[in-house]
Amino acid sequence: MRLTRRQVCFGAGGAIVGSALPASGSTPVVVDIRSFVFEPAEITIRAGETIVWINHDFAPHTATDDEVNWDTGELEKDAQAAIRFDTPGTYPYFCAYHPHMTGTVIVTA
Ligand SMILES: [Cu+2]
Repeated sequence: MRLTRRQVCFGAGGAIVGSALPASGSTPVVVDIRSFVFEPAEITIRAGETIVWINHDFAPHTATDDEVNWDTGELEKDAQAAIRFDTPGTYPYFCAYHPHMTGTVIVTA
């Protein structure tokens, strides 16, 4: 059998650092997306905490990990997405539609 769609296997077997499940019991940390800027651009949380991205712009945005290990998907105006981070590390990310929009998630143990 010939593998023709290797990209489908991207990330298989790798570390899953984020999951799109809301945390239970803890208050999520919010990153606002406003005027094509992530606010705050750099955010530090502890492992197991959840970040919620909220888009306040009319333009759609995403928060997409540089390594594409996690992704909010498209956020329309006033839409939000939560991602929980279980693995300590530094995770630069960007907006898939506007790659000049960048931010960093720092997860401490
Ligand atoms: Cu954007």
